[in-house]
Amino acid sequence: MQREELMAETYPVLQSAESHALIDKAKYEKWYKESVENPDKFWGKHGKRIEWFKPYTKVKNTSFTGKVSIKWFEDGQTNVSYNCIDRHLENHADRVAIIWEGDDPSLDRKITYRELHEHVCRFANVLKKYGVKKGDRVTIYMPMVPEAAYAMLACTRIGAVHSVVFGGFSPDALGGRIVDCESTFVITCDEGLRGGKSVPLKANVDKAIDIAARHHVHVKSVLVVRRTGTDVGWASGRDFWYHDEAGTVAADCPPEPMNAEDPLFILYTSGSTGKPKGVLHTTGGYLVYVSMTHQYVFDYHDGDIYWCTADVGWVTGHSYIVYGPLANRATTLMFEGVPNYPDQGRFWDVIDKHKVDIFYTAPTAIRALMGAGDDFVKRSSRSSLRLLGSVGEPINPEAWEWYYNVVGDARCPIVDTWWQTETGGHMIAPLPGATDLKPGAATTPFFGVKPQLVDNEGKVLEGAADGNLVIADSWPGQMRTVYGDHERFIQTYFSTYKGKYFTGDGCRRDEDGYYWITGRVDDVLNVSGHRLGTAEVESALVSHSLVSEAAVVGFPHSIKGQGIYCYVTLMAGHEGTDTLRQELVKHVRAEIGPIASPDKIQFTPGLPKTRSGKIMRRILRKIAEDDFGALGDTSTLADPAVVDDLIANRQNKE
Ligand code: 6R9
Repeated sequence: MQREELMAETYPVLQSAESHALIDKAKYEKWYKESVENPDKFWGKHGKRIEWFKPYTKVKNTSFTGKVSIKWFEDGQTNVSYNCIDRHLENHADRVAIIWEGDDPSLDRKITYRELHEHVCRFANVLKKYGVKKGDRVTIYMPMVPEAAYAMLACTRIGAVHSVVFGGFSPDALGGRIVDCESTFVITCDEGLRGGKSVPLKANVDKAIDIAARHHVHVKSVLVVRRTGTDVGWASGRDFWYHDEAGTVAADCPPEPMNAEDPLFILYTSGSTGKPKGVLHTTGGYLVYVSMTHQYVFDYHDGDIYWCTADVGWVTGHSYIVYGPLANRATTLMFEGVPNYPDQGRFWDVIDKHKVDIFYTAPTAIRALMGAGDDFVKRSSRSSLRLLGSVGEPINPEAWEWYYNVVGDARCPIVDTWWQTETGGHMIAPLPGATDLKPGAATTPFFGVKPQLVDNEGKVLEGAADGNLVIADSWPGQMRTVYGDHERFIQTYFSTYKGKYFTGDGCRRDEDGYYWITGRVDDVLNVSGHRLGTAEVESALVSHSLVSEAAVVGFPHSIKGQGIYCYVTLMAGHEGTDTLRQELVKHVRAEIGPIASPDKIQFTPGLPKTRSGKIMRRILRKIAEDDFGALGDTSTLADPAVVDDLIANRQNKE
């Protein structure tokens, strides 16, 4: 089938899902209506899905104008780790909370809720022993091991605010994040292990601490979890082994009562300008929202085995490996490895091994595994699977079809979940049993979410339309501020379209009211489902001594979704060679991390600029897309000849 035909296809709600799904069409309509017409009543009711030490009397107190203030359940008190662990102990202490599947297929572990309680309490007591207090920021730089979840939950237990930094980020990127939130306590591993290769996490932390010290932030303690047992550098008095410490503290730690609006975590994410922003989420609303979306979007039934393949370093790992599933007493699978190790059938083997019911991954992985051929899938039975999920970028209809027919044997609905670090949880996604599916559409909004499409002037578009996606009112999982810079929060999200939260995404709404996300409309790249600011890559490039100027744009990439195309102007007298290209790739990887590796580097004597000196990115994008027949108006260029040179020397020729 052609792409357009696929996109016009409707997959009615599946019988298998419908027969026992939590939400049906009528219930969705009714609940949705109430949720947007009377949010106080709706969330007042559903806020009770978590346990409160002190019940809230106020529900919603939010404003998207002026100083922008977002408060939910503001006079309630609760604790996240209590909700994710303690409250399940009375009747379900022996249920497996975490299944850990190692990089090496012969390694796995099962941790029950009872064991999770002890691990998290000990972890929390070690933090306390080293002086970590409520409100302190703790940086977590860990691979996918259960201790990463223990560390996060331990912070929430004592009211410390965690900042998890993805283990693939460089020492520079880690150092910058330590500085931004002035964090003086770091938790890491000796090394990580992915696809049989080790990642020098502790060594990176050592470098990051030196970088932070140059910016006057002094890390006092580093708690190190042993994973591979390799020798690592050691600063005595500063560095401590977790396995030495855990035995010295009590196995119980009372959960700290937290106000609903107390900070829970900071997570850095890329924007269209400047350095990454510290997205701040708070306690009560976040937990209500992630647990509710986890239950209804994944149609989670008690006892299901649930697997999200994300890394805890991203928001998907926070909300849908750790907090949502554990709040719902789920069994959540944590996978240390990669999809193609030992071979391309690993995901499907793991599904059979642990009898996974619900599987949630990213389009980039689906496309890569689709390219490996069906045999890797077909050698597994996948008979335990009931539901598939997708997240991180638009899923192309071809990949959707393959996921549906080959992986899901045309039995499992696919929930394509659109959301962001900023939104905390799912915003637009089908509900199994309630929503007919269309390949490539994120479909309809979750309860309480009011999407709108606006044109560039901010006019609200009705009916079937194409525009910029905004959200007209607050929902409990929304970020509350940019850590340490509320003005930037207002500027970034609420100033483009007054009084509305601007997502940065383009979107089409069809005749059935379905939402189709078309990708970012700002200078944010989405490479293999990872967010990257073009400005970050540009600043990494110009920090090389031979680079005078750089402009970075995305281009369509068959596996990664988007690839990174860099236009580079060198310092006078230097020649662009292949060796220099390789050196620049290495340089960017060292500055940011491997996820930011440039795919193409084009050396150019100049960049296309307007007379006022603004780089015309539209032109650069077109050339990178190999679509230079349609460059549009180039009359405002200061030097139109630049364009001919750019086209002649483009790097995307077959
Ligand atoms: C959860 C997450 C957010 C950006 C978002 C959008 C893209 C995420 C998507 C999707 C189309 C989906 N995105 N899910 N686009 N369909 N189902 O990925 O958060 O890393 O902050 O990225 O990712 O462009 O704006 P984050």
